[in-house]
Amino acid sequence: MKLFWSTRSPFVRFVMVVAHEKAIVDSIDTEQVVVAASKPNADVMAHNPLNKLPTLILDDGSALYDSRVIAEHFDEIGTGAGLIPASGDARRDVMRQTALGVGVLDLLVSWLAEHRKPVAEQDTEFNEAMALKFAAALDVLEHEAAGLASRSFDMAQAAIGAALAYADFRYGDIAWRQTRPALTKWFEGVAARPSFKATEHRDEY
Ligand SMILES: N[C@@H](CCC(=O)N[C@@H](CS)C(=O)NCC(=O)O)C(=O)O
Repeated sequence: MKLFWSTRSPFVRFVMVVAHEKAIVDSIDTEQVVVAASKPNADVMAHNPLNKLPTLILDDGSALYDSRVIAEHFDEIGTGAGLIPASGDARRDVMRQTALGVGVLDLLVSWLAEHRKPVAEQDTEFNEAMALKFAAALDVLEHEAAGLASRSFDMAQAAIGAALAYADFRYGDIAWRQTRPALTKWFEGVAARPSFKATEHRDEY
């Protein structure tokens, strides 16, 4: 398999964490590419009309996207316990929390260009709306941190861990830990896992 990949993409990190957890990293060739919403990459577009990372090319030449679909594929083909419960409330919780983790990533990635502008040039209304949603998501996660900590590692923990790690990578000025001790403690454990250590973000092009 070939994965269009970047050390800067948190969605790539999410699927690579799953690949490490499921012991299939050796069967993935990573190809580093640069993508930007305003600069479509022809190599990526040839396989994914949305121009997004991650995009996975299977051995038969067909493509898989987006990150959740790729992560579920890795979970299916990898070894060890499944990362998504088969049914019932446990499955619903993991699916919703996975959507929350990936949703926080969508929010942080779409906020980045504005957040990086000089303060005087920033759109205050947009900034306040993004900050409000980010804080609300973190508050939900703080409330659910004890539940996360009580479970074996799963798909939701991979996505939420990737989201918090990306917050630290790109939004170091937001002290999200300050009022969220349970989430902080849970994240310390997740960030120390070999799968997270092996996939650290780097500003590498
Ligand atoms: N919903 C997608 C989002 C992926 C995404 O936005 N990736 C960014 C890189 S971090 C990207 O490829 N941006 C290029 C573009 O929007 O054209 C997923 O979960 O995979």
